[in-house]
Amino acid sequence: MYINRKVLTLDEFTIQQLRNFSSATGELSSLLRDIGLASKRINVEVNKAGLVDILGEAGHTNVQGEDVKKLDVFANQQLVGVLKHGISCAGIGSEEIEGVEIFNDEVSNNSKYVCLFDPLDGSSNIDVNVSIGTTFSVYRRLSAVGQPCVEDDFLQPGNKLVAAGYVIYGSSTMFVYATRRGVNGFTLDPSIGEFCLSHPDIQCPSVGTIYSVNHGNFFRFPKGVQQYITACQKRAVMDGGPYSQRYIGSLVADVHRNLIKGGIFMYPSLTDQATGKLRLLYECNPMAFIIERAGGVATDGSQRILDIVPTTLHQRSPFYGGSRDMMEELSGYLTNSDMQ
Ligand code: P6P
Repeated sequence: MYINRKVLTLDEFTIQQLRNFSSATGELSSLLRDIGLASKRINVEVNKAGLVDILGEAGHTNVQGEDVKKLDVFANQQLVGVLKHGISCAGIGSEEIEGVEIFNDEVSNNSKYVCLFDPLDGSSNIDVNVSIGTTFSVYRRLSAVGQPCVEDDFLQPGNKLVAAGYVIYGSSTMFVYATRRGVNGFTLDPSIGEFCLSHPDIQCPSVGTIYSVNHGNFFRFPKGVQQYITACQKRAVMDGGPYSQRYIGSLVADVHRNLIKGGIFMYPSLTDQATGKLRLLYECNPMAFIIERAGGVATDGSQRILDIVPTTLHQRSPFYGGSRDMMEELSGYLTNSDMQ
């Protein structure tokens, strides 16, 4: 019987990475596999959300003051559960939990990583069958291994990330993660229940024709952003663009499309919300880490997202990220608008 060995599963890939780096202990591979397991369980419920009474609000609001839907709660429970009972994570931070959760058991205290995640980003799209996602960041803890981790282990800038990724629950379910060695994408094969390597060494095209932004906020954007958007629109007429405006309203889906096809995603500061909407530690940082490892650029309008030193767990940041050439053009507008 011929066995197809061409397809690498996520587990095989992470173990192969382990073989290639003798100094690796396997903890990071184990942590990534844990997240992969949780996302497969989340995927099952996301795919049948319309069929069972899992829709609808869970009847309370999360730390963000947003209505919590039952899938958010379920997704959070899956991720906390696998990481708490794994061997690679000392504690977690989650969009669904006000403070960090320090696992404080002997095995977890001897783990060298901490993890932050948004268990189900874009959850307002659940009821209308739009792609949603899980985002995650992995840091090496700063506190001594052997002791419980502490909050400062989580408040590290993105340039200290060891790994980061997302799962997109869309027309297919994909697990995309980056380490300093690059970005790789794995598509779930339901017939074997495994994520299989489908997008090796993802590179973000240096230029694209897609700009992603919520146009409804146009008059609340910084002037430079308004000028850049207008330039994109004019390009469709004058320079034989055309640029397309694509906005799903689900961070993972918008960033994933632009990562593969080229483009720029913007969630700017707003006149009445100076820090924008997206959360730095578990939304902006993982997306910025992936975009940069794929050859793109990600800033808050003035500095690299990954250089921002966090002070609080759920702090927000303006976010601009995507194709290098498009980001360079945007930066000119943002700089120029400061001088006007
Ligand atoms: P707006 C979803 O609620 C989310 O957090 C991101 O997934 C998405 O990019 C953004 O908010 C959309 O926000 O204000 O455009 O609806």
